[in-house]
Amino acid sequence: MTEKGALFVCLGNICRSPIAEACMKKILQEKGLLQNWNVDSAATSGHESGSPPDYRGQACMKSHGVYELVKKHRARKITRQDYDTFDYIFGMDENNMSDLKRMAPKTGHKAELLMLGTFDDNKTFGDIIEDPYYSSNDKDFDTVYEQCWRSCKNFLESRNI
Ligand code: WE7
Repeated sequence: MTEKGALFVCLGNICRSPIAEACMKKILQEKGLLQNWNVDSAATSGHESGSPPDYRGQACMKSHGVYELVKKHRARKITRQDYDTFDYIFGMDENNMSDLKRMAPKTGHKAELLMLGTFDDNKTFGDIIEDPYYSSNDKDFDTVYEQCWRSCKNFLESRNI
């Protein structure tokens, strides 16, 4: 039985949000709770719809042993329905959050809109999970991974899950 749903959102759904989805799935799997959860990711833009995760993100996730959990994922744009399907919708930066608020159904919705990095207890990189798309440093994908991992762990703890 699906009890809870979490949707991770970034601009294109190819760099940051698939990594966040993979982290959340792995953490829930380790807790024996994955079967109770609907975890997915989506974009605020349709520009990358149908694309697999960025190859640098794929390499990062493989190195952390979590790629299997999102290997079938293809980028998709968030829908109005997502706002009532999911309990939590997480954006990565301020642009995502303002897009998510602007695109939300005006009649109200079930999902809480949260910025993922606000749950990170390591503030080296602040609350923003920065877009690594134009980065020339592959370490930036590892930074995204570490931010997502800590944030998902701490989010679940903060909700006593
Ligand atoms: C990105 C991106 C990311 C930027 N993933 N793209 Cl060229 C373009 C135009 C509209 C939407 C998308 Cl998704 C894309 C491709 C995919 N993470 N980040 N573009 C980006 C970063 C900084 C300034 C401007 C852009 C478009």
